[in-house]
Amino acid sequence: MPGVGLRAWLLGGLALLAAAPPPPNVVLIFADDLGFGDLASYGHPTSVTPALDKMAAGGLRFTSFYSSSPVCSPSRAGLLTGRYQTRSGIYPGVFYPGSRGGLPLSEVTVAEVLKTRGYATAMVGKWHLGIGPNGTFLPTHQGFDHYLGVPYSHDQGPCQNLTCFPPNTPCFGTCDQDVVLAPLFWNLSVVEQPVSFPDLGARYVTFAEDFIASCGRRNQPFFLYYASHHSHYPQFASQEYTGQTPRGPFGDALLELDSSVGHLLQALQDSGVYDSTLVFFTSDNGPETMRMSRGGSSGLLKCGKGTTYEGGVREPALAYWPGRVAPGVTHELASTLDLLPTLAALAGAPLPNVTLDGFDLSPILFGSGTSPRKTMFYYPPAPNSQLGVFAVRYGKYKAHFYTQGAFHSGTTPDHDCYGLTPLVFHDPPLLYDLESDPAENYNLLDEAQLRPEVLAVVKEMRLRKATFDQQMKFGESEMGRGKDPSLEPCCSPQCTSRPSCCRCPSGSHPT
Ligand code: CSN
Ligand code: MG
Repeated sequence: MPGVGLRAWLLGGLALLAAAPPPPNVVLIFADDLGFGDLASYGHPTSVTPALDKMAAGGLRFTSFYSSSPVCSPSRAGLLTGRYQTRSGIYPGVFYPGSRGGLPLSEVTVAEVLKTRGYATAMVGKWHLGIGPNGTFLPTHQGFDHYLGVPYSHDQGPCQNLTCFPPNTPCFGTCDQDVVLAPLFWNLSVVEQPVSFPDLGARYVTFAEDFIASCGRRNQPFFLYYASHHSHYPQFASQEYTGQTPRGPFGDALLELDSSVGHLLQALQDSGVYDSTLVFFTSDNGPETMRMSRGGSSGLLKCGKGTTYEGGVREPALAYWPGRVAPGVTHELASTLDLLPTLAALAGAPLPNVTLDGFDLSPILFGSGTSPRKTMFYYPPAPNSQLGVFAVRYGKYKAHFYTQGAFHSGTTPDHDCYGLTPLVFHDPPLLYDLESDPAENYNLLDEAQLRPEVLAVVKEMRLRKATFDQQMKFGESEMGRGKDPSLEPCCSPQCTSRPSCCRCPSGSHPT
């Protein structure tokens, strides 16, 4: 009977609707220059991180999670696009306040992907993917409905009297001179310059809380990208956190970041969306060991920021979604490159029609299988198509075809990390078993008796590098477009004695 058929069809449709989970909210928290060894949950003895400990205990903690670059801007490009920074042209190095370039508007960000499914989107904090003339490259042109933040590193401008507590305490160390003081943007406008860093954490948190609450009230799915300035050099913390940890200024900065995480979790509770929100925490690149106790720690990993050793790109990563992501630890391979495809899958959003370098991590998150990612490729801060990737991880093995030190990774006892350690081509590559030797101490090809299976691994690694390098299309370098001091953000655009006249006291603009 046709009536019965229609009824069954309708009921079946309703059951399907009931079974398809609603798109989750996503809070993506990105730390700055935080190393693999910096969190208490990753073994640091004196870090105080209660909120992140709670996420680690109640969520999934990754031990082989990689960013796409050992420095900031390229790493952020990889995170937001799911593509290696070489494709989008975000190399070499990082953007500056007066950079002409930025993340090309043709790139599709994860915010733009989620917007196709009706998400509200907001970004707070360090953007570092360009500003450009009239703010062309700012987050509100890249899929974010709202933005509050300082769009680059806080050492990329005079930081004296600016970032430290008590007020007027000079920063420890030096920052860039002869550029504008750090601006606070609200969408496309500078609303305070210089921004008061000790007040910034609380402002960011309030902005994020308001965003979460308003989405909760509207019952609209949301994506919040919270990119902290902590724990980048120079370290800063507000009065409440200064002197509160046994780890000194770095520990205090990290504690303030942790407290923001706690506030975000609380805001999710207050809005009744705790069980429908995936919170993901990770960092952009390894620690600046050159800052010694005022930089981060890569724990047992070799070197840090700027290098393609493990300490440069392996990051702490936590996925927290009570009731959906089972608590535990995973050693499966995963990357910031995988977040766009993963979040697109969770939201039921179509993938952009471009070459992606990421994979849907749902099998790891929901315990239904192993990682779809089998390989990780490591690019240096200044990649080029002649050399291609410096290193390849395949399963538990890693091969270094090129190594080079980095100034950001100075001051450890390991000379391989130092800035003056030159580029070296390795043929055969250096080969490590990261499962038994995560610190990259024992080159398997140094052994007197080479085992045939090791030689097979080398062959496989060469093939993977060659295949990957061959298909990689380098986008034109955005950094190559250079700088123009007149593009440095200025709250008083008509003023005549730049950069010093770019000063507007707090409260002179509404936020
Ligand atoms: S980064 O740090 O932006 O977090 O990568 O503040 O590579 O020349 C890196 N750099 C200033 C920085 C300069 C930074 C560089
Ligand atoms: Mg960074």
